[in-house]
Amino acid sequence: MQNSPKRFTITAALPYTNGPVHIGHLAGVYVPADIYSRFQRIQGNDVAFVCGSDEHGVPITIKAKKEGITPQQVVDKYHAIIKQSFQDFGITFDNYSRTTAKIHHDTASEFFKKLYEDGKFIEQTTEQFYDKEANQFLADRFILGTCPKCGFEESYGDQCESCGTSHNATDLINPKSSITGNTPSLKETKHWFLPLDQYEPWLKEWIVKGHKKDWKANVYGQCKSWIDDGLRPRAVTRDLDWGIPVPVEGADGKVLYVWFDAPIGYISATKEWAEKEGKDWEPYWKDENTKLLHFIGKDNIVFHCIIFPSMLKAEGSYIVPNNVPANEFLNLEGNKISTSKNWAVWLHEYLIDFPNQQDVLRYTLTANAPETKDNDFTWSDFQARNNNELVAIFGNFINRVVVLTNKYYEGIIPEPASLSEVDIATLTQLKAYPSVIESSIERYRFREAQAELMNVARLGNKYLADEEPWKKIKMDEERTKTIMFVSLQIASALAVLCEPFLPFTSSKLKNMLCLNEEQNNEESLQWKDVSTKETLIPSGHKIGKGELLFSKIEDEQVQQQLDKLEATKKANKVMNANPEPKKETIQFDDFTKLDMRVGTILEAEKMAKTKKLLILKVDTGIDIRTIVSGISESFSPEEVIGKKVTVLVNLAPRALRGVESEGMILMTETPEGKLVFLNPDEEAVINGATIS
Ligand code: B3M
Ligand code: ZN
Repeated sequence: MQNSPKRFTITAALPYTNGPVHIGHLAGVYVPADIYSRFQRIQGNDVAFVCGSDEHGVPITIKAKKEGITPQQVVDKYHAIIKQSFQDFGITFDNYSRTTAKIHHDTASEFFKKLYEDGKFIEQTTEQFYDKEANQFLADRFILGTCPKCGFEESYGDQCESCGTSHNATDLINPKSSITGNTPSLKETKHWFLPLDQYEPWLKEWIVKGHKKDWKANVYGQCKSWIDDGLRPRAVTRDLDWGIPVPVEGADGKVLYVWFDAPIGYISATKEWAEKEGKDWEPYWKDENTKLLHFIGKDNIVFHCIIFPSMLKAEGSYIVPNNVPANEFLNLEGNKISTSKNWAVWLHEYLIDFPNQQDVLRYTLTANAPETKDNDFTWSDFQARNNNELVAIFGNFINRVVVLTNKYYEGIIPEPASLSEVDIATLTQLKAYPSVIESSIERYRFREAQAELMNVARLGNKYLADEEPWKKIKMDEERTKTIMFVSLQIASALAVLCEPFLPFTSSKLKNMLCLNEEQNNEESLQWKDVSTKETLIPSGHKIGKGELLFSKIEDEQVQQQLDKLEATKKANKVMNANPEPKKETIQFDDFTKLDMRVGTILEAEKMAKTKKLLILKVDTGIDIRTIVSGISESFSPEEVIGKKVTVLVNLAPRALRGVESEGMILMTETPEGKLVFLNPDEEAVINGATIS
């Protein structure tokens, strides 16, 4: 039973406005957040579900450079596409804002100033990477290098996409400018740092010792490991020309770090909404009784569980999240979804290719949601879920009930005779579902919740199949009336219970059954009625004509989508096949500095806890040495033992995860990204032979 309404502030990660939204975003963040928000509203709770476009940060600048337009043009273009497609897809944000909005600039600036004035920052001049050729500092995605934690070679300056670690750019091994490819130099610059180390005891208390064991295992585990590793001060400002100017004296040319301003975007979006609604925004962010929830993808965990809460704590008047239900990633047809490689199903394109079929995608993404591990979206699974589940189970049940009611009784719900044991058992089972589904939703288990919803449709189908009203109508009219009456109760329950998951279907079905308030002047059916009311749809009530809830997805439609992906694959191959532009000319003396020798790999083993690294023992003819090489995704250790290779032997040694690597093995790669050794194809060449 409903107690007094609870207040919820529900946030969904602000999408970067450097591209449209794809199914990975939907499955990871927006569909679960929408299910949860709809569910809480249905319960009569007070919900502020907010989101908006994340329009600052380096990804936007990079996209603008690539397209030869301004960052503002980039964000205007994608903000419009994203906002529209969310709306058409039925994501019920109470407000979808954007971080270039004035209200956000003001809110973020004030937030920074408050922390600044309260002495919460460390002001420090440090050396940061600088690209002399591009004449700019290299923040975040402007710099690429090897992750000090996992060895991934294309980690960004602020975060490694492979292991999720967030670090300072200067921690990267072998840093390179992503603008020119040059090795950057270091240049002094002043920045403001949030001393996360000072929040460590509080974070430990709150997350580790606190009650956060009810957070998802992946979220709790990541947080604990960061806290255990020890936290360090993090710069919250950047030398960039796109972003919110740092609102203090002496900060010309500096902007707020995008991960400082973006989460404040949740607050600005709430303010903007409250203003429009004539409400007070503060209880949504400052009242201890408000449940603050952040729906995000796993790569955003550190920012939402460690950094943003520390910011809120530093400010002093805010609440911190009650839960951060982060999902893992969704792959597409076996490959990682990638905006830059165009390997995705884009929401705005789906809405065109599958008009009025929003619920099919919502259903598939939830049925296959990456809640506890990465999952794969395939078009054949999409088709099967639609045809075998939505059409064959849900749609089929409703269709039979509505068609038979119209055929036998001209759409008027019949009076039941006395209920049989089966009828009573069926109706009793039905009453149990709201709390079963509710309990799964409250634990953020949306796949499980949706599976239970489908069990309601299965219950209906089984009941009809066992009771066979189409046969009984000929011999027992009274019994048939009862069967149809019971079936209609199940159909009505489905209309209510499916709303958080399949909102378009729910409204179609309610319409068909004439369950809307304006259709019958009765208070519309509520979620809790399913377990408490004896009758959900009364005898004498007239329903509308039958209409198909779902339609079959044909093989050709699936093939079209697969062809689209195949074309993307081909286009990517050709793009990658383009040779990289020639590097700067060097002198012969520069070349002779490189000491390259023929060597043989004697031993090889995988480096523990890394994906890419092999530890090799190589006979260089001069010595036998250890080289750590990032080739593990292309070769097993066994495959490389005995291989003759080319080794750069005078490269300064460096430590990779504690193992000193002395030199480098020369490699090239195929367009598909498989690595290939550069080896002499003459048996007679011996180890130590120089290459010149
Ligand atoms: N824009 C990152 C992302 O899309 C980011 C989320 C911000 S939430 C405050 O992965
Ligand atoms: Zn890493």
